[in-house]
Amino acid sequence: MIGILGAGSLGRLWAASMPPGSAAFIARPDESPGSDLGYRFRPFNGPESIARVPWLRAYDRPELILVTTKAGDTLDAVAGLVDRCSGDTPIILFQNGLGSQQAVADQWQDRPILAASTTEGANRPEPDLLVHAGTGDTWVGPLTEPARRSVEKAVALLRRTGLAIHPEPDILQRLWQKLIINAGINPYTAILDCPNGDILAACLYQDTIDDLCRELSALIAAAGQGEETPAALRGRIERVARNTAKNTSSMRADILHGRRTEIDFINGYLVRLGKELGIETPVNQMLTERVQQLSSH
Ligand code: KPL
Repeated sequence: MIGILGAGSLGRLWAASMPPGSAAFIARPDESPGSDLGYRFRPFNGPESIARVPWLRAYDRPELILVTTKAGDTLDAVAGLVDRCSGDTPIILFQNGLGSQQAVADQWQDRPILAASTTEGANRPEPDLLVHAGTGDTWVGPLTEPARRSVEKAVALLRRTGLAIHPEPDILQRLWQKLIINAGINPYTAILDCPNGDILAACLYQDTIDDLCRELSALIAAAGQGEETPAALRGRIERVARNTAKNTSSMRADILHGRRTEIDFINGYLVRLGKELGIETPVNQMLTERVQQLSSH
């Protein structure tokens, strides 16, 4: 049995993709849900069905826990969970950006804490409908020392979904690759209130993207994550923006639904890192502040 903390799009995708009866949602300490969580599941291929996912009971002992909460909720969510599972249960963090994963790994260094980076696309156009909009890949790797022994087991359990899961010894590098893409697309879509592809022709994007990529390139090098030229980074950001041209980014969706965004773990994380490493990050700072202003309205 896999326990899933966070019943948003990604949590629902994992729950619905597992064989029936082998996944359960984990309630927060202040929640006491009754019956199973039911929702319509529209897979990437195949007919729509109804997913019915139970809630984990006090005496259930999950073999693996997935944390699919928003980055800003993760530390508290894991704190409310660790006393309810045994110390050797692997916990996989699925958050966007960086910062929340390291905070959890630092706090529970003696537990098997892993992180995942996924390109699976899922959304909820209606509250009770989960759409698997695009198939992708998921990489899973260790964040703490004890997690090194858990990667194989975690990958084997997740493969029961039929989705493409890969072990990744250097998961931090994967998370950085995704962070770059999110930092170069998400805030622009939120500020400009447009789908991903439309940022490319916008003045705000054109006037700042080269400086942003120079900041990203300097940060990647200083963080020991390799050498990437600003031009190569811009090329990667624009390829993803074109490939996902019609998508509403997760950050724009958060703004549109009045939810807190993950800006503090994307461009905000890069600003904090720049301060630590002595690297100026004015474009990341400007994007962070503008998105923060939007979400406080
Ligand atoms: O990961 C994404 C997100 O929206 O968070 C991108 C790649 C920008 C796709 O929309």
